[in-house]
Amino acid sequence: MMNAVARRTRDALSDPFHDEASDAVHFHDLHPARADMRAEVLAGLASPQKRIAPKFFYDAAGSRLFDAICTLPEYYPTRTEIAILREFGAEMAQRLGRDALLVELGSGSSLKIRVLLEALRPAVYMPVDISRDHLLDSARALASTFPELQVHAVCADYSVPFVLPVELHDHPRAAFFPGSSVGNFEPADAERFLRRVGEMIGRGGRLLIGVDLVKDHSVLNAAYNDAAGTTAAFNLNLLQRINRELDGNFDLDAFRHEAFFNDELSRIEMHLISTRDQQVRVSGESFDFREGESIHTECSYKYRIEGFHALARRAGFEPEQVWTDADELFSVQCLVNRG
Ligand code: AVJ
Repeated sequence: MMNAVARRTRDALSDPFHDEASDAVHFHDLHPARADMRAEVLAGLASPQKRIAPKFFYDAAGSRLFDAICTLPEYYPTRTEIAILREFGAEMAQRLGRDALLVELGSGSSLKIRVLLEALRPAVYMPVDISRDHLLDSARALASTFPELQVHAVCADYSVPFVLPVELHDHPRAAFFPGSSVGNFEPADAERFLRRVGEMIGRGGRLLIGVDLVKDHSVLNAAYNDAAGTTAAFNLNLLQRINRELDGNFDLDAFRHEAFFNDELSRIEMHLISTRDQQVRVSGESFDFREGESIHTECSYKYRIEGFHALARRAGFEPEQVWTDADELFSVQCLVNRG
């Protein structure tokens, strides 16, 4: 029997929406339905430790706020990773090889791939992102700077299994997963996810992945508690999105942003803390909050290089090369799928 993912994939294949604004952009919508978001959010709010998955941050406003986070003075990951890509892009391209079908998971504004494109020269660039309009705008912008490049944009939730909508068997495959978004997964889920990426790129396929590193706690804490309050706005936007899309009545003034490094679990945790006892309604269901009770909205795991290598090996990959900045704040790693 064909599952929902396969069915959506087949539809996208037979009827890919050809982008009128740009000849070079093909758009494949495997769209994560609103019903899925409702069910997930309601289940998360009903659990003893209330939780909402970080993928729901990225509506249009959330994607814009995330781009703003990336330029904050305290948020070192983006500029550090871009500096690493600039410095070592030629070596990375040599590892990945030319004429690949290059899949980027969580492509956002597609800014990082721009640094690599000249050296990488993929045959096809396939950005995958959950934020549909943001994905389309970014894909069009990229296609207009690189008119030779074939772009197949895929709107999908990469945290659940999906099938690439175009096969393109004659190209070697590679994957790009920057930003340390792998840190959003629990380590066991990261392992399962990497295994799926391995299946997607095949035996011998290479994955170029950004991995944030354990460091001084004050640096970590500052990166998620910026002085301008942008991370707080990003976190709180989740409640506004639920109000709008899931008929919620969260009072945004009655929750505050909290983020801290949990040393024992080696992760940043982000929470939204209720500032009073209150009841909130979402999609016709009620949820009680005590003063100080939290909704856990994100984990951002920080790794040591050896620890991440062990995880990659458990997922069937062999680490080939690691590039870091001089201060070892961040790493970009090339992994090959042993299949
Ligand atoms: C997109 C998951 C890499 O964990 O640092 C930034 C998201 N959250 N500030 C991260 C985020 C708060 C970011 N990732």
